[in-house]
Formats: sequence, structure tokens, C-alpha cells
Amino acid sequence: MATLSRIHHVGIVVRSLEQAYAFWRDAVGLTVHKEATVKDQGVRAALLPCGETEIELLEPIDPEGGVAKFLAKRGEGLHHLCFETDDVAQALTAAKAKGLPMIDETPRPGLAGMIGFLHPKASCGVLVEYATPPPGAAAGQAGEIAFDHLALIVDDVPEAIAAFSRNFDLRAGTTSGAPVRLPVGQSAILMFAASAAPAALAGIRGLAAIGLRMRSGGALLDRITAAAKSHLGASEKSLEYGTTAHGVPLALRVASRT
Ligand code: CMX
Repeated sequence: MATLSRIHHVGIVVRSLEQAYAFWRDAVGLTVHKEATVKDQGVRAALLPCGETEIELLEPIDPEGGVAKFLAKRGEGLHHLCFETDDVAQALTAAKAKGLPMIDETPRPGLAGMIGFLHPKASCGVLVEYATPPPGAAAGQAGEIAFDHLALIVDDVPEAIAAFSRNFDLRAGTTSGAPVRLPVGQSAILMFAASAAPAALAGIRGLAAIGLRMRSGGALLDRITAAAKSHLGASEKSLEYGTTAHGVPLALRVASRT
């Protein structure tokens, strides 16, 4: 069985890469590791490593493409989750054999390497991509800030845990308390029941927010919250998903305090 080693990236749809760089590169301090036009996906896309995981920014360039449709319907925000696998072809074949609704049955080239998508219907409304990066590609980048978790909001937590276990062989690290944590590599998916989601995420279903952990707060924290507000006019009240950048609520945690 193909193994899932980490959340390779989370895809975020933005209006413009340049505007999004002002936040993710200039305020958060990430490096743009790759940027390219992926014509068949109708996007200009960029990957910015953030600890073990990468932030993928997607700017639509084809008004008829899926990402442009997403932006028009839902606005900027979280679009998909990508797991790294050592064998994307095998992962797709296994998913098909399980009867999961597929978008791609065979791998195709993408920004992250060879990639393939499962249909959101397969995983509680979450669009999931598999990627096998090219040989020798670095797995993320250490720095002042690292990806900590992806928050997911579902109506039925046991059903969602069962789906993520069946589809991706992910197991709940803890089932006591809320949210349920599904570890993936050094980060995790946090699954919240809609009825018990943090107030800042009320009304969201599916991919909901990103958690980042910092070595220390101080100037970086001030820079991030100031940039989120000044670029995007977010009314930040608390750091627990209260800061929103390009449609993505963020939890900002100082490592020593968690
Ligand atoms: N996550 C979850 N659901 C999504 C979604 C997303 N990112 N995008 C669309 N949907 C849902 C819609 O909400 C809609 O749901 P309902 O039927 O319940 O209303 C349904 O999918 C159909 O939406 P649509 O706007 O009509 O879109 P399409 O059916 O044309 O396409 C999808 C949807 C997911 C099949 C298509 O976007 C796709 O094939 N995606 C995979 C490729 C991709 O996203 N590439 C961009 C990234 C490239 C990269 O990373 O390199």
C-alpha cells in the first residue's frame, strides 16, 4: 500500500498571487519555492514551504476553469488538501478499487510533482489530492513558523473519522474531547463537529482553517496580525482562528505555550 507521509500542501484560492505574497511571503516570512502556470488546471500557482507542509496559492487564469468557478462562488479560501505519497499511481488505483469517486484515475504532472485528485464526495466534501514529488525534492523547510494543523468541520464526526480511516488509513490520535486529532507526519487534521466548532468558524463546513506554530511570538506575531488586518480588513479578536488572511482563518500558536 502506498504510504502517506505528510500533508504535502494545502491549496488556497486567491485573487492574485502578488496580493497573497504580501501576506504569506512578506508578513509570515515564507519563501516562494516554486511558481508556475499550470495551463490544464487554469491557474498560476505557487508553493511556499511552511515547516513540513507547503502553502499552495492558486490564482485563476482561465475564467472557465474550476478554480475561477470556485473563486466566483465561494471567494478566496481553502480549496484542497494534498497528501504526499511515495506512489501516486498506486494510491489512485487503490482508491478506485475501494470504489471512491475519482477525478483522476491516473497521475498527471502538477506543481507538486505527479498528482491525482479524488472527488470531494469521497471525503466528506473535502477535495483531496495525492502527490509524489520529484526525486530529491526537499520535504518542507524549517523556519520561525511551521504548519501545525488543518481544521476540518463536519456534521458527523464518527462518519468522517471512518471515511478518513478507510480512504487514507489515518487514525484518530485521540477521541476524547474535541476536536479529534488525526496525526499526519508532524502535523494533523483537527476534526471539529459543526455543533462544537470554535465561534470564529461558525457556519463553515469542510476545510475551515489553518493552524500555524511559531517558535516565539513577538514581532512575527505582530507582523502577521497587522498584515492580516491591513491587507484584508479582518476584524481580529483572538488568535484562535480570529485572524483571517485571504479567506483563511488562522490559529497562531507560540510553540512553548502549547
Ligand atoms: N472542494 C470541495 N467541493 C468543491 C470544490 C472544492 N475545492 N470545488 C467544487 N466543489 C463542489 C461544489 O461545491 C459543488 O458541490 P454541490 O454539487 O454540492 O453544489 C460541486 O463540487 C460541483 O461544483 P462546480 O462548481 O460545478 O465544479 P465542477 O463540478 O466543475 O468541478 C471539481 C468541481 C472538484 C470536480 C473540479 O474543481 C476538479 O476537478 N478539481 C480538481 C482539479 C483542481 O482543483 N485543480 C486546481 C488545483 C491545481 C493544483 O493543485 O495544481
